[in-house]
Amino acid sequence: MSRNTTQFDRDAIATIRGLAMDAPAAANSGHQGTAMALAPLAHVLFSRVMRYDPTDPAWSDRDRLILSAGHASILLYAMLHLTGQGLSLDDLKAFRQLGSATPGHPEFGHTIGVETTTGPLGQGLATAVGFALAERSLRATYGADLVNHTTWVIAGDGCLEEGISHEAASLAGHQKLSNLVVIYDDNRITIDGLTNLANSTDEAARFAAYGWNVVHAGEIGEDLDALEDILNEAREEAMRPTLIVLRTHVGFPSPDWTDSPKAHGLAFGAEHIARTKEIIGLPINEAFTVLPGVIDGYVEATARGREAAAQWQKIAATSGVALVEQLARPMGSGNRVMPTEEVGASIATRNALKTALNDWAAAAPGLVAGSADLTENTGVALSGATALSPTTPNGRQIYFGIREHAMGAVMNGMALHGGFLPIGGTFFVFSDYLRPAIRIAALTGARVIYSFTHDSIGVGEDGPTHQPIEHLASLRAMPGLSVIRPADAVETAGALDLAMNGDGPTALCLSRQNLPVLSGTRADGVRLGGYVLNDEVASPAVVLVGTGSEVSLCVEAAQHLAGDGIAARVVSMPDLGAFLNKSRAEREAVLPRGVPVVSIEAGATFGWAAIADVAIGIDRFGLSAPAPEVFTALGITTQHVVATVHAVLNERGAQ
Ligand SMILES: Cc1ncc(C[n+]2csc(CCOP(=O)(O)OP(=O)(O)O)c2C)c(N)n1
Ligand SMILES: [Mg+2]
Repeated sequence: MSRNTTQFDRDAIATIRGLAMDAPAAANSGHQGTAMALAPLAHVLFSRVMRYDPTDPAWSDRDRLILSAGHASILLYAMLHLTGQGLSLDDLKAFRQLGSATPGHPEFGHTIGVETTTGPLGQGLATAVGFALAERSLRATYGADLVNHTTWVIAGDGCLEEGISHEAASLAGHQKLSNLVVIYDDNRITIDGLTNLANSTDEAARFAAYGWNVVHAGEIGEDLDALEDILNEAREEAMRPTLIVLRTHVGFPSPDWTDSPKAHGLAFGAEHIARTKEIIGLPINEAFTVLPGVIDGYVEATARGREAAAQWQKIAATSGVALVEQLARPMGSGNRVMPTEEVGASIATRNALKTALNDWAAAAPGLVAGSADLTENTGVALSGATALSPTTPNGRQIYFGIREHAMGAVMNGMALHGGFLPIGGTFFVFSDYLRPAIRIAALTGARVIYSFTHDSIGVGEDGPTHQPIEHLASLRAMPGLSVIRPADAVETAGALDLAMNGDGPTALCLSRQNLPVLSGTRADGVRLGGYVLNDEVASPAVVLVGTGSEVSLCVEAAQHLAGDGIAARVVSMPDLGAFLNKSRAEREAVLPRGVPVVSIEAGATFGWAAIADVAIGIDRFGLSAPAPEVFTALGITTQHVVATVHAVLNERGAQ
């Protein structure tokens, strides 16, 4: 090893390697190979390079470490234990067990010290771009005395093979994110075998082409001083994000499986572990050994970080009040006055969003808005906002380029970093392009807002490729995501209000086409999930339920039906998921027991059986034609609602 390696260094690395084998062995599942190989890197990061205070893991100016190779979670857990950040040895012994603090992959909000949920390869790397954008923005606003930290990422072959790495790294290069350092664990192994089975990309050249500072570290995985130097140099880079290509050997120093794909996740047997521990210098008949002096060594090694945090607290107490407030409440604390729109006015809900968003912007310092090249189309243009760029790092308008997936992950990173509430827009049909990032938002509870516009066949001429069908149903099926489809401008303002104050991600599904402002809609109705628009109709014979653009069809249908002597209640259901979570009594106050329910939504009917006797919808792909013709051809019309009600009531009467 290197010139400055101490007994503490050697013992710490041996300890990490032992834990990396023992925890998966105890769980009979897990991934030791990469954790073992990267033990020296993790040790150098946590003892020599990263700025953090183990006694205050939530310190806002800490360096962030994102283990994008989430399968190597035991590496992070071992470090959190050894540095005294909340995980006990018993927690490590309960690796991957029910209710433990050490789940299979790192979970944000579950384990202290885990900055974001990782495991779906590539997400961590892309999320880290959001962390770095957040840091740089806050630094520009509040100064380097208060904000000055680095985002470190450990990424493997899988993270780089994933397509999202292209979008995210390309964006990071364009943004010249010099506060971002990715360590690429170049072990040339994935699960199926050597990477050359499926990949011959020159990754270094790829990142250089994005404008990154690419450092060929070579075979320094065991050389602590060299690692320290290269990491510190990367931190000092002022112009570009850095990719450190670190050649490592999965499973090192196993005598049997070093450099073998088997080391990735196949359990080492007891004898294999014993042979490896002998090489490492750990007692062979003992599991979960923490060598003497290791914990104390980290206490000593982190004195610098504790001091920096104490210093920071002093500065923050005097000049950091606004920063602390923004970190705590990025959406501000002002009470917004809900706009009153005139009934009958004709406003696309995407435009209503823009109005509401701009009403919010002044009071919400952390609100940032962006889009994947559809800024005006999706209502996310903040008036007067500067574009976020290397020269205006705290601009509030983010041009993501046509990179929906990176947009989703970057939004997560900005929210999870703290201080920001991002809203990002694209056409609803392309929500599929960022769905894996939406799922991370839902898993982590990141407060982000999606403006998904052009939310139906109302897109018209662009045709089936651009007309969402199954998207509402499929997003509603995702736990932890609010899916809101407001009926008009009034509900849109209420939906944004709810999303800004919510405790997780919200998808706003908004119309391209103008919609009438309806009588009876309420901004505060959105939080109810569904509510009655025409309370004056007593003892209804039927309830018509609509969402978004179809609520106005229900209103019209009710008027027709009144002419036929049929009393119809109209319910707007902007958030079906929220409605289904209400108590039975609350639901029955809206949908009286025994009264037939006809629902209508310009999308798949999947899911509506929960409340509707008959669900009118579209269980096929759309059509390319002017929107009114498409609505007619696919039966999303007032007449269809009226005819359906007659059929339902006739059937009931005939029974
Ligand atoms: C999006 C995604 N696809 C597939 C997997 C399953 N998976 C977990 S680890 C892995 C191989 C990763 O290879 P690499 O990143 O090189 O990690 P190493 O084996 O070197 O630790 C795969 C395919 C996953 N976690 N995420
Ligand atoms: Mg690999």
